[in-house]
Amino acid sequence: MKALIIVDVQNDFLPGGALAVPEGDRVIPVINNISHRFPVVVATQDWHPATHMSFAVNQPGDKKAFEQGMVGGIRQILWPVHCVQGSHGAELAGTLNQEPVHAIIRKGINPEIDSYSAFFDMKGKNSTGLDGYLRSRNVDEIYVSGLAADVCVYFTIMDGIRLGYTCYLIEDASRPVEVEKGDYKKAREKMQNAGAHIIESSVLGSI
Ligand code: VGL
Ligand code: ZN
Repeated sequence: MKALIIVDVQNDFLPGGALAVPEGDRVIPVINNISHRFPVVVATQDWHPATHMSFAVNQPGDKKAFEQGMVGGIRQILWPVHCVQGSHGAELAGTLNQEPVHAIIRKGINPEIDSYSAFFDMKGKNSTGLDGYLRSRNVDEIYVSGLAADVCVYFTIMDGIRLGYTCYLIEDASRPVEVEKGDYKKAREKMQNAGAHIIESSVLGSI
């Protein structure tokens, strides 16, 4: 069974948002064009408390957004405040067609640790429930779309492969944030080397 995963298509990741992904809005018509064809559709939301430690402002010292820092013992990029629970920025994009979306999985709720992947937090310990949801519907192939291609989409695909799913990245339905130039090229190679299939939405046909 095939599932479409729509990763973090939220206002804060669109142009004008708090953590804008260049051309992030371009993924929406592509996703709207394919979502109704999948038997299972799950959307995710980055859903942080205002106290989240991935926000540079919540770090000790004079940390700035896009610098490296420690969150829950893991070195990662620190971010501007984004996707705060209940805020407009955390809402799914208004033009994303939610009719075909069966379930919404929220992640990044624990203030002490980040959760890029739709499956697990950064330590790979706490599950979001997505794996169980997909298994209960006999999903064995996941088609991943959304934002950002080099952050949450990337981590979702790498976990998906580890969990045994056949993974597809729908490249025209995703965009990278590229905090450093070349981040997406590296992420793309790692996904491919791990066994992910990189496709365009035009090859999907009628699923
Ligand atoms: C994301 C940075 C911080 C993403 C989430 O959805 O790719 N990126 N939080
Ligand atoms: Zn986040």
